[in-house]
Amino acid sequence: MKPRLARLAGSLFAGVLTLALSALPAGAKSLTVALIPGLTTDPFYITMHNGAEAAAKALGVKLMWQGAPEFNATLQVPVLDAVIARHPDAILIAPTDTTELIEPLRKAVAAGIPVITVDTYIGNGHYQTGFGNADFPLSYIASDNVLGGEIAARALAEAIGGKGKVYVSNVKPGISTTDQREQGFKQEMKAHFPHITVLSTQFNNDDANTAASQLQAVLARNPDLGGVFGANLFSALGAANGVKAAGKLGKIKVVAFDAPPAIVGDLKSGLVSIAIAQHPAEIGWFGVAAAYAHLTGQSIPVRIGTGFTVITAKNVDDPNVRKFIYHN
Ligand code: T6T
Repeated sequence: MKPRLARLAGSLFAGVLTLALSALPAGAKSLTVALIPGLTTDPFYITMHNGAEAAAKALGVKLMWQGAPEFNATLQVPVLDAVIARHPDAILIAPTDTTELIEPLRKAVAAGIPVITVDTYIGNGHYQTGFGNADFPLSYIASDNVLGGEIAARALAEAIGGKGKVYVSNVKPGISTTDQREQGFKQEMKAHFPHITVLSTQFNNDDANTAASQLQAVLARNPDLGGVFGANLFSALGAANGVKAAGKLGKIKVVAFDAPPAIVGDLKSGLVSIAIAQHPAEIGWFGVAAAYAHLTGQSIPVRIGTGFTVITAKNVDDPNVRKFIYHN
């Protein structure tokens, strides 16, 4: 092609490209969505990130992933501030505390950045109601954690034959998810299992080693301890390790919330009776899809509920079940 002709073809092409781009809906122009997890190294959030990436790729959205190394509001707030300063088009966040993240998140909205919470919520989790001080997020995408606690109670009751002593190994009060799991667990026990005593909850601050030593301390005070409900990944892994270290494998039953890869061996050895897997990839996928829908002019549901897969030694090798084991 002669140089002039080539230049003409080039500018024609550029013109066509500009026309094509301006014909696309506003949302198709490189939107950036930030995802702030509870902490970056937890397989639950790593799996959520993978789901979010898949949706971002499908929709042509840029995904920003920034989080703290621990599940802790004091560490999460500066991460949130840094993300707000970069001004993404929307923020997806798993707030690490129901109250401490309210004002920091209000700053995002004041900066014109819509907020959707994933996994956990702020306030009472009822958004867009027109009342309360924390109804401003657009949507809450998560498991039904009260139901998850009820499932755990039924499974643990069955594992210990409907009678005996159990306790909940939990993170710390003020986290919507784990508070609700404990609530569901206790209400189900109270309603249906009168011969089961639920001892005081042990809070481990999301540290598996603490959960393991607490198991041994509870056992020392209650030699007839029958079971434990680990209300999240680190609580469950820690409690199971405590049972193993105490030489009580199969004697003290463990019901685990969450399903990291290590749970497979624990289910097979009988250390863990059941694992209640959440669907974090789904939470991430729908989080990005909801943000995209909102940013391109669609309305979105105020609540998107994702499900559970109950995993046991019997079904863990079924590929349709195995796919819900989290990623490292
Ligand atoms: O159980 C999940 C999550 O749902 C919870 O909010 C915090 O703990 C986990 O990330 C598991 O470690």
